[in-house]
Amino acid sequence: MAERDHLEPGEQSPALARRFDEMLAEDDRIEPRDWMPDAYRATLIRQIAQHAHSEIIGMQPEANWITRAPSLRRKAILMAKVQDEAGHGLYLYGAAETLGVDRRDLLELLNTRKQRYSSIFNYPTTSWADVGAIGWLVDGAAITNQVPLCRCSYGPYARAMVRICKEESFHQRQGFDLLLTLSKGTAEQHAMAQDAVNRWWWPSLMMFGPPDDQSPNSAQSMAWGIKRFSNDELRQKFVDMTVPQADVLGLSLPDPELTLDGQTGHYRFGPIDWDEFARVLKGGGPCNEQRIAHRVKAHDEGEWVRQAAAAHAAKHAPVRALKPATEAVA
Ligand code: BYC
Repeated sequence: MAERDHLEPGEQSPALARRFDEMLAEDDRIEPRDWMPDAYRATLIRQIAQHAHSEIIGMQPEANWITRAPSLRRKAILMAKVQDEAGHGLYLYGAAETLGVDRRDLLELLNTRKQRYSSIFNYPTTSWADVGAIGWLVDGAAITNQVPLCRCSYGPYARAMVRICKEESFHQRQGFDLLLTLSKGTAEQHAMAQDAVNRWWWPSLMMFGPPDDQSPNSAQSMAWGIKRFSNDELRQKFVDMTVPQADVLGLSLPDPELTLDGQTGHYRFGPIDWDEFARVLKGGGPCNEQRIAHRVKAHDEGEWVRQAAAAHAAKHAPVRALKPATEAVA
């Protein structure tokens, strides 16, 4: 009997499992129609959902400054950036849905704190310079982590990341430009930029996740080609890229142990406070409560929009189905 090209959930087929392994070995992309192990699917859902949640929660700290941007130009840039983050969330929830989950369920898991979002968004934005520090450091860390995800083994996630990374690199440059302007401005502006960098540096290093020897998911995710580099490798890449940029900005990084190791060509840096990271992940960061409360409120207040969109779709679905193909194309 010919082998089926799909299996019921939980069903195993040695031939399909072999084909999956071959596709990974050949660096082919796994697509939604392909058989995949349940654990691979579950890992992708966890990571893509956490990533999508980070994008939409990440809108909050920066949106806090839209009404107080110092010029029309800066306001327009910031509004566009925050809207980009919403778009990233949409691409990523869409990618997660190709794995058989519903975005309504994922949002419910976020709103009830059963799924995570990035630790970085639990810190407050207390000055305008924080918008620059987020762009330069947080988006810089995000790009370092996300460019390799463009080569992730799961096709829909990899393709979503290509566009996201292009937009993130624009975000990083606007953050750098904002900080450069402040750094070269008045003494007060320079001090504001330095203060923001001092507060965002260490949390940015934590974004890459726990050290490799305490990262339960890394080994398997790397074997599956979901992650292409380990947490520590990417963290090091980010530090090496960022230190020279700080010099150009005329700002210092808050780590007295930061030194270039002449032998390896990498910057050595001081110890990261992993207790703080664990505290933030458990809900004890400065803004965890505020972020989720705001998200739940926005979700509840958006109920009428979801209902209206569903009613509109239901009203027009049969009409669309009846239209001739030529008209649909035109
Ligand atoms: N925050 O075994 P590990 C953005 C969790 S959005 C919270 O190393 P993994 C932006 C991890 O989930 C940036 N949790 O895990 C948006 C795991 O949890 P479980 C978001 C973290 O998955 C708006 C546990 O700790 N980027 O840039 O192999 C405006 C053990 O860790 C964090 C992404 O999501 C953290 N920082 O590696 C501006 C990128 N780190 O097992 C900017 C995609 C770890 O208890 N994600 N955990 O559920 C990834 O690349 C990987 O998931 C990670 C973690 C490197 C983050």
